[in-house]
Amino acid sequence: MLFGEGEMKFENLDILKLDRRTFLKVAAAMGASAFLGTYKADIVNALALAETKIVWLHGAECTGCTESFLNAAYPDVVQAITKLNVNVAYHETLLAQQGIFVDGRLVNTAELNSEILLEELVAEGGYVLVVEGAIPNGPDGTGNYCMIGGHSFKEMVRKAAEKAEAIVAMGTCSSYGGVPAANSAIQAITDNRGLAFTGTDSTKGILREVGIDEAVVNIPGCPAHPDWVMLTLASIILGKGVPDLDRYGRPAVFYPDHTIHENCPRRGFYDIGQLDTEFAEGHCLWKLGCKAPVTHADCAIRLWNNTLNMCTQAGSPCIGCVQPGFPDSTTPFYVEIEKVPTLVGVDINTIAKVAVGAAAIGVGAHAVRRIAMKEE
Ligand code: FSX
Ligand code: SF4
Repeated sequence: MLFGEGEMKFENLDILKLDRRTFLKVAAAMGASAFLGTYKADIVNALALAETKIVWLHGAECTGCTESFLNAAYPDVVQAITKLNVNVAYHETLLAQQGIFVDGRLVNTAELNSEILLEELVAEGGYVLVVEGAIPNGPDGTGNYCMIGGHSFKEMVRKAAEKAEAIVAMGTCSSYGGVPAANSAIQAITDNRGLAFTGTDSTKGILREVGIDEAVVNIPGCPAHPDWVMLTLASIILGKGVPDLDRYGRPAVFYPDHTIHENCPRRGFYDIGQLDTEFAEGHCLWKLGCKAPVTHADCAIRLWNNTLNMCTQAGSPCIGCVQPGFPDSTTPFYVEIEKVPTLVGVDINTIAKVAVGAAAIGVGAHAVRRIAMKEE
């Protein structure tokens, strides 16, 4: 038995290779605290690090990624902070410090004033920088469409990135621009960017704009799964380094070559062509606009909300939120893939009919769809 008592080889375990269930088994068999404690020893012995500081900045976004992060389990945030010796030194949603005024009085210490705290942390350097939210470049390259405490977010990101040991983009917004960078008249002016990419374009990231050439780990998702960021941060903190990234800068272990569709709990209905045309009928959501067949993430294996559920299982078509082109490339959300021109550019039903005659739905169409689908 793989996880029988006394048979596990904890020393050689690569936690990034574990799927959620295995991770839970490992944590349960060893006890979450002992499990994380093992790795804490790694940090202390291998890296001689007293603590790892995290500086977490928020730009143009909804803070859903932080909400997701706070819902992490095994490790949860408290375990991560205590057992991995993480110091979330700056996080605008969580920190106690306020701005330059507290109760109407001017304050000028790092204990009270978040602006001074951030300045001090950046001056010290040596932290992992997590950025949540897109970075406005507009108007005209000034970045002034997102101002925090009198500074543009673009400038804050530049300064913080310069002194960071590692940079993680948390969520689709900071990875690729996401919802704030969706095609619109407003985006034409705000010019919202991701850190290293904007959409699929790696020449349009804000870091390049400000002359920084640091590698960025992208953890897209709107919001990102808490495990994805927790395990990535753990890997960096534990000295296991940055995980292997795909061509869009995503850890391949969480955003694999195969799509969510491959492991969807409704997949059996797809294979026999039982495709719902109304919500809550209980079968495949393809015709209701499911984008999981072109979306690369481990949602259907890892599951969400502490392994409770995931979008298609709950009856919601996947909207492709981890994809670099999201949301432009996967909208309209509730229109089937072959009718979304930005995604495929062809009507697969037409091709399927030509290719397989009357069997336009089912295995024949499935084969054609597999050929016609492409990423983005
Ligand atoms: Fe974006 Fe995350 Fe979507 Fe929101 O911050 S990825 S809008 S869930 O919160 O950045
Ligand atoms: Fe595939 Fe979506 Fe249907 Fe699931 S619901 S089988 S992911 S098309």
